[in-house]
This record gives sequence, structure tokens and C-alpha cells, in this order.
Amino acid sequence: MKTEKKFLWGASLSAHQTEGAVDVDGKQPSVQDTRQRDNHEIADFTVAVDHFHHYQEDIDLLKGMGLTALRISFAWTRIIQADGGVNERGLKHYDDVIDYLLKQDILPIVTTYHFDLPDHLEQAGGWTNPDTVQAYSDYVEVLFKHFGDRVKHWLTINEPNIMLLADQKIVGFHRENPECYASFYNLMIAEKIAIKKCHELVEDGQIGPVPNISLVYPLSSKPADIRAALTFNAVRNWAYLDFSVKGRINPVLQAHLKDMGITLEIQPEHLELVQNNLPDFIGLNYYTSATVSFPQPGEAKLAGVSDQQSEDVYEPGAYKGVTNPFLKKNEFNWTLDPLGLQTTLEVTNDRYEIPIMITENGLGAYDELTADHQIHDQYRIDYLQQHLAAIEQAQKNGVPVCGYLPWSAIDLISVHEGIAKRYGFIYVDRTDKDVKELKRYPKDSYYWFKQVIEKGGL
Ligand code: BGP
Repeated sequence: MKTEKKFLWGASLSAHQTEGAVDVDGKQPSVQDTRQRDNHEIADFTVAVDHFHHYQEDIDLLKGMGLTALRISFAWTRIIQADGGVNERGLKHYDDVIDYLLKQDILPIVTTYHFDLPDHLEQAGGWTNPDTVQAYSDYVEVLFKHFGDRVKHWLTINEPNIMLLADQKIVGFHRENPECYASFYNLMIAEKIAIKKCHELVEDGQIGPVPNISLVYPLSSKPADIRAALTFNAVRNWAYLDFSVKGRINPVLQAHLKDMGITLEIQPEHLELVQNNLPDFIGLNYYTSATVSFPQPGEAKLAGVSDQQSEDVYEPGAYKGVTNPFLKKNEFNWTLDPLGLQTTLEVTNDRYEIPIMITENGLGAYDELTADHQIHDQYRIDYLQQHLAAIEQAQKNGVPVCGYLPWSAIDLISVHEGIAKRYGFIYVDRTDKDVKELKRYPKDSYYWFKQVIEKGGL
């Protein structure tokens, strides 16, 4: 297994949450441009933080922070058009971005698809339609052939598990109906095709899945709560990594679905593809742990909580998301659990035993720009320091973590909360309502991370 020799100090972003320029140079609409927005008070992705036009300035700032890697995503609809044609101007834009990263000696790590499914594919059934698998296969073949000489580190599909669990807010399909498991299967087959094609087309190419992994705790030592955590760990986490890394359907998931009258098996024509194309590493996005209990008949699901962190999940007779009474929360109601990251890493390593790259980890917060253009985000430094300490402890315990790429490199449009929920090391001066001049200002966390990188750790 070829692994990057040096630990990668990076950061992460996605195309739709940063680029803007939603109809520039032939880009066509994705579901992020067309989906029903349930909150018109927050910024949409039309301008975002205009990374499309500011990418050189942003990369220069990230170089100044000492980054050795940057995770970006390509916008599928900038590159492939609804008629299947290739948009040369879209390829040219990402040529310029990749070439500039390499010029600055920053390793590009590219996510092929980060929540921004082409709208015309969604209109034709999205991931419930096997044609979408073929469309994705054609798309990634263009990527690997065009960029494979310069991009050697690839991530497949960002957080398929969050897409499966989320409601319509992202591109979600509802778990309440069996169709979502057909979508799960098609997403996982698409990922396998990307792994196969990357290994065929990209010399020395390395590729990994990139789910959001939050270890699931039982609310109590009640045996029924333990089983609820076992089941939700399978549904939320291991379903995705078992398919990707072990080439199997997770058996606990399979039994759970059978109880729901759903049969999920690898189709015979896919067995060779699924079992013989395995990833080189795991990209792992972690924000918090999750906690569930066994719901009593008639017990309602938790209401009014953030759906990103699995508190609102609910399958009658199986599991119910709950708030962990032993953990604090941030101002966006997301639980804080750095020890959970160490445990998640050690459990994941115990199951899969391949390198793990932390491809997202960060704190969304209301940052304040002072009159002299400073941002004193000690709360973000504390969050990152605690989670990096957990990673270093996991490494001491034998987990081969190959990189730390916090979310996010620069402020961007939060999926759920617009620009107000800021994650970046670099502040972008706009509000949800007023784009202003989009000036960039390094935060205190930028200078803290610069020092960490210089020291090679905490
Ligand atoms: C992850 C996504 C990122 C980003 C992050 C923060 O699940 O991969 O794209 O959205 O969550 O979530 P939010 O923007 O909702 O605060």
C-alpha cells in the first residue's frame, strides 16, 4: 500500500459552498442551485464566497498558513453538461486551480462529488436511477484522464451516509421508503467504479471514500440501548465503510433491513467489481459522536434538534436519536466530543486497518470581525486543539492517520445556516444578506494552525 510519506497538514472546502459563479463559463445547475430552500434569510450559493474568482488569493493565504495539502471538490456541472458533453471551459478553470496549487507546492486532494448532483440527473430520479451511476462513471473517467497526471489523491463521494440520512435539505432521499436503500446501493456501486477507474487511469493514484463517521453510543447500559447503538452504527457508519473497504453489505444492516421487509444484497454482476476494487485510504469527516436509545412503542422522536448530528434519527423498533447528557454543545446545537474522535479512529482502524485521513473536522461559530479586522476565535482554536490531541493519542495507539484537513479552509456557506455559521481559518467579509467586498482576513486560528504545522503537531 503506497501511502503519503509525510503527514498532510491541510484544510477542506467544497465547490458549491465556496465558488459562486453558478452560471459562469457554461456551468449548469446542480441540486444545490435548484433545491427548495427552507430558509431564505441565509445566503444561497449564487456568490458564496466567490472562490471561483478569488482562488489564487485564497491559495496564497493558505500557503502563508503553511498548508501542504488542500481538499477541494470539482463541480460536476462545471465539467459535464446535461447532454453528456464535456465543458472545456470548466476543465480549464480547474486546470488553473490545480496548476496554481502545485505551483504553491500544495498537494491537491479532489473530491469528485460533494452534494452537488447535476439537477437534470435528480429530475430523472437521482440515485434511485441506475442511469446516474453510468453518468457518474462517465464523469470520473473524464476527471482521471484529464487531471490524473497532476492529481494523485482522490476522494469519491462526500458523505453518502449524510445524504441517505438527511431529509430534502441536501439531496436527501427519505429512509422511510425502501427507495433510499436502492439509492444507497447505486451510490456505493458508483464509488466502486471510481475506485476501479482511478487505479486503472491514474498512475500512482490513491483514492478513498469520504463518509461522515460519528461513533454511536448507547444512552444507557440497557441491553436494548446497546442493540440500538449496534444497529445505528451499522446504518450510519459501517454500511458505507464495509461496502467500500470490505466489499460487503454490513450484516447487522442486512438483518435490520430484513426486519423492515427490505432485501439488500450485492447483485451477482457486481460481485467482482465490489470485492476486487478497494480504497487506498479512508477519508473520514468527524464533528461529534451520536447517541441513541431503544424507543418504546409510541415514543416520539426528538424534536427541534440539528439533523446533521443524528439526534433526530428515528426508526421505530430500532433506534431513536437522543442528546448525550454528558456532553456540551456548541451554539449551533452540535455536541462537542473530542474523546469521541479518538475512539472513532481506534474503532475504525480496528475494523478496516488502512490509513485514515481526517478530511473534515471543525467548529461552526458566529465569528466577529473587529474594527481592526481581527477575529479572536479562541473557541475554534480550543476545538481544533482538543480534536488534534485526540488524533495524536489515536496515533500513539497505532492508528495510521495520514493527514488532518479541518473544515474549512476559508469561510463558506454552511449547508444549514448560511455564512453566519463560520468554519474558516480565514474570515470572508460578507453577511447572509450583503455580499459586500468579500475581503479575506486571517483569524487567530490561522496563526495558531500555522504554528502547529511549523512544529509538526501540538
Ligand atoms: C459536512 C459536509 C460539509 C459541511 C459540514 C458542516 O457534513 O461535508 O459540506 O456542510 O458538514 O455542516 P454545516 O454546513 O451544516 O454546518
